[in-house]
Amino acid sequence: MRTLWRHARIATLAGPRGWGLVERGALLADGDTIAWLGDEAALPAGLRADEEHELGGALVTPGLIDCHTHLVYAGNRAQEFELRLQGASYEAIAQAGGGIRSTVAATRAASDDELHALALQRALALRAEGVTVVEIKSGYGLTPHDEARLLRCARRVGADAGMTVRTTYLAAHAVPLEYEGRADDYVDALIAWLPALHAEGLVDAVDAFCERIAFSPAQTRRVFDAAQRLNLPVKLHAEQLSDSGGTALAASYRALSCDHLEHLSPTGIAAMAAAGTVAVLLPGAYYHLRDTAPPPVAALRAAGVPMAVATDHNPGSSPTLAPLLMLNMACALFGLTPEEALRGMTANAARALGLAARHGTLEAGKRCDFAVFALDHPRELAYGFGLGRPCTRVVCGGRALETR
Ligand code: DI6
Ligand code: FE
Repeated sequence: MRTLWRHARIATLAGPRGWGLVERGALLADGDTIAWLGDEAALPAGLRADEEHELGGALVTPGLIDCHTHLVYAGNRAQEFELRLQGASYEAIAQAGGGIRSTVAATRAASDDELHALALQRALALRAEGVTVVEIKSGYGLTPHDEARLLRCARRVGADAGMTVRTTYLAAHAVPLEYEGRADDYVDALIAWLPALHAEGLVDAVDAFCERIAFSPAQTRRVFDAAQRLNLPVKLHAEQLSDSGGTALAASYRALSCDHLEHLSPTGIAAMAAAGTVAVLLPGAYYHLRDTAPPPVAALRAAGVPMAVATDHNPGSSPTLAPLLMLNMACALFGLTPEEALRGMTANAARALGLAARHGTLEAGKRCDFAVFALDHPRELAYGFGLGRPCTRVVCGGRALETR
C-alpha cells in the first residue's frame, strides 16, 4: 500500500539543527515506511500511489515522542497536592508513607481491565496531541505479579492505540511497605524478578529513582548490573531533588538518558556529554512541585548534551496529558528555544529511547509517523498554551488514526 500526502509545510527535523522545513512538501509512504519526501514540484514523474491526501498547506511534523511517562496506575493524588500547597514537601509526604506508596496501594487494588481502561484513555489523550511513540514505566506494582501486570498493560495499550510503546522496568521506584527498613533486600528481590519479565518480552529498558528518598547510587549500581547482564539499556531518574551523583553513575553504564536533572552538577554534565546520554527535561514535574532550581540548560547546550522534553505523566508530580504545553514550559521555564523543544520531543526523544534509527525525523527510510497541525509554522507549537487542540491528524506507521 502506497499513500501520498501532498501540499504540506513539513518540518522534518532532519540534520543536527534547524527545522528542516520543506515549504510545499509531499510525503510518500510505502507500507509503514517513508519512501520519498521532498518538494512537491520534484515528485518523481510516473510515481503512483494507491491513495492520495491533500493537506491544504497544513504543518506536518514527526510524530511526537513522549519518552518519559508513568501511564499505568489507578487513583489520583489531589489531596497530596493540597497538602503541598499548605507547605508540606514532596519528600516529607513520601517519608510519611504517602506519595508513590499511596499510588501503589490503589494500583494493586485495581483489576487488569480497570488499569487498561485508565491507561488507554491516557494514551489516546496523548495521541490526540500528536504523540505516536510513548515510553511507559512500571513502578506502581512493586511485586513480581503487579509489575508484570503493569508492563503487560503497557504492551496492550500500544496495540489498542496503534502507537509504538516502549516499556521500562522501574521496580526501583520506591521501597514498598512490606520491605520497610529493608531496601537492600528489596533491591535483591527486584533484580531477581527481572529475567522472567525480560524473557516474556516485557522490558525494553531499566530505570531507577536515585534519590535520598528512594535508592542510593550503590543500590542503583546493582540494578544497572542486573540490566547489563541481560543486555538491557538503562535510564535514570537523577538529580531531581538533590545531587546524588546518579548521572555520572548512569553515564558509566552508557545510559540512554538521565531524566529530571534540576540539581545536575558540572561533573554530571561532562559525564553525560562523554557517554552520549540524553538529558530528558520534565517541566511538568518542576512546575507542579513548584521547584525553583531549573536544570542547567545553558551548560547542557554548551557541552553538546542532547536535550529531550517529556510529560513525565504520573499522579504525584506531573498529572498532565499535555505534551504541547510541555514544549511551551520547556521554553518559558527552562530557556529552550522552540526548535530545541520540538527536537526534544522528536529526534532527541527517539535517541532517549534507542529508537533514532527509525523514529524522530521525517526522512526516506524512517517509519512513517507524523502529526498534522492547523498551524503555519512549527515555532507555534511551543508558543501558545492551552489554545485547544491544533493537531488535526495523526499517522502511525503509514496509517491515519482518528484524533478527535
Ligand atoms: N520522579 C517522578 O517525577 C515520578 N517518579 C519519580 O521517580 C513521581 C512519581 C510519583 O510521585 O508518583
Ligand atoms: Fe518520572
